Amino acid sequence: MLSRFDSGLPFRGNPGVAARALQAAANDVPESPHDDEAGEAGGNRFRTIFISDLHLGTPGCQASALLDFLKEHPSEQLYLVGDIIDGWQLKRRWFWPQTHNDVVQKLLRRARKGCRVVYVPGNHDEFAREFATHSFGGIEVINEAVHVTADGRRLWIIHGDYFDGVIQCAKWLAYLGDNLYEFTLKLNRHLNSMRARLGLPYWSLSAYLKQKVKKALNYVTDFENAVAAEARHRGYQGVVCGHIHRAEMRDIQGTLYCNDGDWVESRTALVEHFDGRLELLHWRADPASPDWRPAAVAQPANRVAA
Ligand SMILES: [Mn+2]
Repeated sequence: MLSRFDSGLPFRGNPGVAARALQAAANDVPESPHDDEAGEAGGNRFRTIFISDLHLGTPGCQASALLDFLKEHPSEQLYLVGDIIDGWQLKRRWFWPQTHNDVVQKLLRRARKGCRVVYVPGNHDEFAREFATHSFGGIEVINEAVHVTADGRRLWIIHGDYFDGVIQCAKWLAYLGDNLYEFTLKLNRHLNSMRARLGLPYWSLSAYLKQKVKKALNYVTDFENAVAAEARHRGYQGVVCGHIHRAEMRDIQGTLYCNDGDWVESRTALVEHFDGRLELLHWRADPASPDWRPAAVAQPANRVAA
């Protein structure tokens, strides 16, 4: 399950792809309808917004929904918690539609307008780690950040991939894992057609999948525990990360673990209200869907007392 979002040829220190994506955004001077800032005058302002795992440059990125979310919710600070531009996928295949350009434009404009935008790169956009401690277009790039909430809590801001043993120790293994999984599925099809010819019953894949899911759940728990333990060890009251595409906010042995989710599947963001209260939001606004609700449609997904 891990391989679902971390598949891709590993590469390191190749800013070419990123440069191309950013260049495309920079060249896009004419404002698109998505850049309308009118909504930012509304009363949905947050002190801080944390988002990660946008995976711009992949077809899965829900850029339009994200643009709507950003438009409806201005903030004093915005943390980009990694995997913003998917360099792995862009290197494989160039995919850069207008809406993805609009997101980059939107982020740059936000920084220009006085929002403090902090970019903590992830593993899919590790090219940006080379620019750490620099800023581009007013966006600060830093490998790990510390955020102090309005009520004085110190939160450690990291993408989270350092805790991913498989990725960290051997990226090729993750890649191999993904291919092996697909190969297994293919093999299973052939195997079953063979079994059918031999008059044998179909061998269900469910047992295999169940085991796979169980492993994935163990992985999530291990990840959450490891991240929270390290944050505690470093003396922080909490941690905000992304990476595993699983939004969560809960107390783990006295340390607040927050995962802001992703904008590929769940469309989630972690927000801080002006009193320091943290909230996990699920963005449901979709103009194409029949249950479209205008403004303030971000629904609380989970609440933890500040
Ligand atoms: Mn990641």
